[in-house]
Amino acid sequence: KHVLALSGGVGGAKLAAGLAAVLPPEDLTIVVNTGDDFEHLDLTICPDIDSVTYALAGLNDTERGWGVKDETWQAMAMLKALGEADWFNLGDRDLGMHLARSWRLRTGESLSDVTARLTRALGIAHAIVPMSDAPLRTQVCTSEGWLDFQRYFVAEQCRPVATGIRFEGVPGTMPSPAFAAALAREDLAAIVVCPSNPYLSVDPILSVDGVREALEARKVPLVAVSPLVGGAALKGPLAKLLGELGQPVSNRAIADHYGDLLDHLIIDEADAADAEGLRASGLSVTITETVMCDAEVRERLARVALSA
Ligand code: FO1
Ligand code: CA
Repeated sequence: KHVLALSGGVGGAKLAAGLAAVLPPEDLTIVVNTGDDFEHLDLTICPDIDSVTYALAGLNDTERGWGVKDETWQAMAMLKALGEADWFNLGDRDLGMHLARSWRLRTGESLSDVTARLTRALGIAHAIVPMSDAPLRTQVCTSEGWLDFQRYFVAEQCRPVATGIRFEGVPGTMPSPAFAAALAREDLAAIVVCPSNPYLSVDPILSVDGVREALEARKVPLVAVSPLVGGAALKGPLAKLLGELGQPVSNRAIADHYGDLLDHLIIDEADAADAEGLRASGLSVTITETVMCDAEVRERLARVALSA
């Protein structure tokens, strides 16, 4: 019985860590969004792979939401003194990850192989897999034109009004080998969509060639954990984005967005009132605590998702 989890950063990484705590490595494949990836100072940075990696290794900074805990910022201070690229914060420990990844990629290893190498080195037994080994990068259309994701998210702090989202890459960009293998597994029992931003973190994964079709074709329940809590986004630009894209900030919008792919939606206790309407439209719904403030809640939510 195998479980395929689709994850973005922060919120997704927490549930991915919960799933890894309750499932043995051979029963779980965690596929991670790489639409946020970019080249910066000649380094390849993969924020969501790193968020999932740090969460599973117990190295994540829970307060900041991204990066490594007990981080120091000496390299960044020097960069700033030198007047270089001060808009994207790279911690000293985090920088070690980007150096190792970029170096290995430059020797010709695929992103899948590099990710397997680096996660194993950090003691992670579970498979953390990029959605693709080829770049497929999220861009947001704003009044300032199309912005690369990190420009929009970090440099502009999501301030510009978004009117569209696209994933830039070579048409026909394929799933990574381990993602394709997981999609085809005969013993695939469930697909869990982690509580990441549906537009910015999960859509890139669904946009990889053949993925949506493969998910539709599988007669396997797809369970999503809503990223909304109390009619708001816990973190990040989801609520603002929903408004700008003409959607209500509600679980109805999340359910409609996933459409026919979705079999089961897990919503927070604070949104219990949404359940009736969602169920009336034929969706199966579980109401539970979804704010993963500690390992206990994370693992409980993972078990709820698996039993759904
Ligand atoms: N997010 C920020 O808001 N500001 C930053 O300076 C920043 C640096 C950063 C460095 C490494 C990394 O792995 C992630 C980083 N993030 C930062 C988060 C990143 O922008 C992610 O794409 C978001 O968390 C969305 O998933
Ligand atoms: Ca289905």
